[in-house]
Amino acid sequence: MTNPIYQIRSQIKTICEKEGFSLVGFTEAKIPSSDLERLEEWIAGEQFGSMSWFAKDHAVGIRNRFENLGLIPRSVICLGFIYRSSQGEEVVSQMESKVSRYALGSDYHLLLKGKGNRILKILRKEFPSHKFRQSVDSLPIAEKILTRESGIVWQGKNTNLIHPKLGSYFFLSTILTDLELGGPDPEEMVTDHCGSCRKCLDVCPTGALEEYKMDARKCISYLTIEDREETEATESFLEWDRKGWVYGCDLCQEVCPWNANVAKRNEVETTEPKFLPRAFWSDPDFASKESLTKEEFDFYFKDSPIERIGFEIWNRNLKEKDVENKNRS
Ligand code: B12
Ligand code: SF4
Ligand code: SF4
Repeated sequence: MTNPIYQIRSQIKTICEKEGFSLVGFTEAKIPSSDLERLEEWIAGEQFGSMSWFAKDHAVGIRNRFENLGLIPRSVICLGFIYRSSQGEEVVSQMESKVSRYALGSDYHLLLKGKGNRILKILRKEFPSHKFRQSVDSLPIAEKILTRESGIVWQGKNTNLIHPKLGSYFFLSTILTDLELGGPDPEEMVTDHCGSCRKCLDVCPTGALEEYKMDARKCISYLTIEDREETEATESFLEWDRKGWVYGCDLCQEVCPWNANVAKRNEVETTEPKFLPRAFWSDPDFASKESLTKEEFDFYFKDSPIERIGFEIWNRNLKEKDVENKNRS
């Protein structure tokens, strides 16, 4: 007889796949103590830089304790949504001022929330005596650790989650529930496929990575997106060669053989048209602009992840990229 939990999981999987999630896994609502210790170390070393919410949530004990969420979760449904597209690959390969793939279209927080709300509506109808709550980076819980624990992906040496067939260009979202859904399916557990590869570690221009670990303060993604205290570039900002990246950085994913495999086959495509690159990225007029006015910034980046940094930081990233490259050549 089939385990009834597996029947429910299969039903949930179908509901989530219908909303376009290619990855669906299940895990207990629990963070392994080894991860809690590493998080503790990371925080003690202040490797979060100016993302002070990290330390604050941790210090007051709300991070990863699954408290005050309106439910006592037993299980987590871990979801992955592909944002890669061949159009995106082409656009990025032609960019002089490079923008990471995830930011070429609309903001994933908005889009995945919409998809999640439709899933929650069905789940609440199907399982009326249970509670469900979705997070897209929005709750103080470690979605990356939980998704790795579900066994549907592995965590690479570049610290991103990777799937052997789909690569790593996917977003995460989780649904917490008090419904008992069991842990990872032993038959589907993905093992670490990094082996002796070091491509991501060797390509990182700022030395932000050690095997499976990162110092966020050195990561170009942090420097161009999260480090927003100064609208003019500071010395620490200029310390690193950003290799042309003005918003985020994909270098340690581009070199990863598991993404290169996907690129070769060109089969893994986002199913969400709003994740495709907006048309202006290929417009020479846009590309030639050395800075944007507030009006231009709002026009191009409305509802895009880039909207969050504001036009002054965009201009800082753009301008100083050129200054830096000139100084180094
Ligand atoms: C803070 C944050 C950042 C920070 C810090 C990055 C980081 N590595 O954590 C910055 C701003 C630098 C960043 C950058 C990016 N981010 Co970000 N970020 C987050 C966020 C909000 C929290 C992540 C977190 O908790 N970090 C804390 C640190 C301590 O975690 P960690 O580095 O994984 O540390 C663990 C490992 O070191 C591990 N460990 C230590 N030793 C060993 C040994 C082994 C063998 C193993 C397995 C593990 C292990 O223990 C630690 C604790 O678990 C998540 C969203 C979320 N809700 O989780 C998105 C998230 C991780 N980011 C995401 C993305 C897309 C990016 C970028 C690709 C964006 C870009 N193109 O610029 C880059 C990637 C840079 C990189 N190489 O990681 C996606 C990743 C999706 C995926 N496939 O993995 C997420 C999940 C957002 C989402 N909802 O989809 N990000
Ligand atoms: S995203 Fe760029 S800077 Fe950050 S770790 Fe990867 S290669 Fe290094
Ligand atoms: S580049 Fe190599 S070491 Fe880095 S995450 Fe990919 S497979 Fe692992």
